[in-house]
This record gives sequence, structure tokens and C-alpha cells, in this order.
Amino acid sequence: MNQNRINIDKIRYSASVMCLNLGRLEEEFRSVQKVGIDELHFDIMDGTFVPNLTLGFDFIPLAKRCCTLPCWAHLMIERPERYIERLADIGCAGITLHVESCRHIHRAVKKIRELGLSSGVAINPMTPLDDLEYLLPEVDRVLIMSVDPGYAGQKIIPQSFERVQILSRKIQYHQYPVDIEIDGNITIKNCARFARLGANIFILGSSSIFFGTTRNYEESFPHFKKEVAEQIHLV
Ligand code: S6P
Ligand code: MG
Repeated sequence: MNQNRINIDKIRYSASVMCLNLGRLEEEFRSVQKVGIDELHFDIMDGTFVPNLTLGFDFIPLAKRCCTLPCWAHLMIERPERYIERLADIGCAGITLHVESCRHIHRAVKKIRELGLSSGVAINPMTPLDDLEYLLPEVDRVLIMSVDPGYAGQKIIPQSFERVQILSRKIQYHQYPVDIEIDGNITIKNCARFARLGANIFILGSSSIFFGTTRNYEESFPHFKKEVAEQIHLV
């Protein structure tokens, strides 16, 4: 993407809830809203689609009691369509399904939208982008996994950059109103590079500001944003 066309105001940051300090989660929800994080990202896993278990549905109502940020569920589970209504009932703003685990994904994304939610489709690092071809006119965002799904704290898979560039060109060519979201190892450098290639929503986890026992988001989040903005405009 031509860097002159990057609109910094279109960049959004989402907090990976599994990377918040789970020992004081209510306070964490309030803090991330206060410093200007745009939304919350709930990783829901089943130990089958991915080799891990993380957050259950109950974390979403808890977040909604503490802040007004939009809650997005990233479903890393088999047959995710089983939970769409339930997630709508508890107040999710959006649901992201994996193209690899949902057999009738067109029906599922349609249902998400019919229930008034935003719809997303996620794709694993080694799944061909062609699998998204006919879905692009049907979804609000594509989530590109830049690590293998299942765990925080992994290193980026470098092919992800080329994937974002290809996807972004396609979206621009067709003028689809689709955001590109990136999940996994979002450091300042990786974030700026993805933004230059056309991504605009970033999941912040342990690679950015959500690590350690003493955390000061009032310092770390503005610092992260400023560094990303500088790197986008410098290169
Ligand atoms: C991973 C999950 C992610 C992680 C996030 C962690 O399967 O979908 O949302 O929580 O990527 O970020 P980091 O910076 O530790 O890679
Ligand atoms: Mg995720």
C-alpha cells in the first residue's frame, strides 16, 4: 500500500483479554478503556481445534459490567456456529469464525449479521488465501493469524506480511468495506509494517503492552501508538 494513503485514524487497537492480568481483571477492563483501547478480543478455544483452552463465555458479561468497549469473540473451536446465538445474547459486538473449522461458513456469517452483530472470518497462517475468495463480500473483517492459533507469546510467521499485502490489494481492487485485523506477535515494528501493507486492526498481547506484573497502560499504550505512527510515516 502506498504509505501516503494510510489514514492513522483508521487504525484500531484491540486488547487480547487472555493477556490481561487475570488476577485483577475488572480493574484491567476499566484501565484499558480509560487509556483508549478500541475494543476487547476474547480468545475462546476448545482444546480440539487448537491445543489449548482459554476463556469461557462468562468473561464477556464480566467485561460488559466493567466497561463499554465492544467485545469481539475469536472462536478457535470446532463447529463454532453452535454458539452464535449465545454470544449474541450475552452482548458480543462481533464474532470471528475460522474458515478452517466452520463447514457452512456462509450460513454462519449470515446468521451473525442477521442477529445484528459484525462478522469476521479468521484464517490460519498456512491456509491459502483463496479460501476467503467468496467470503469477502459477506464479512466486516478478515483476521489474519500471524502465529499458529492457540497461544500467546509466539514469534511471527514472516509469510504473514506477503499474505496481508495480497489480501489488501484484493480488497482495495474490489472496494470491499472489509477491515484487515492481525493477531499474533504485534510488536511496534510488526504493527507498523502490517499497517503499511494495509492492515488496520491490531490485537495487542504479550508482545506489546500486556506483560509483566507491574503494568502502566497510561504510559505504555500512548508510547506504543506513537512509535507505530512514527514508523509508518518514516519508512
Ligand atoms: C492466539 C490468540 C491471540 C493471542 C494474542 C497474543 O491464538 O488468538 O489472540 O491472545 O495473539 O498476543 P502476543 O503478543 O502474545 O502474540
Ligand atoms: Mg485471538
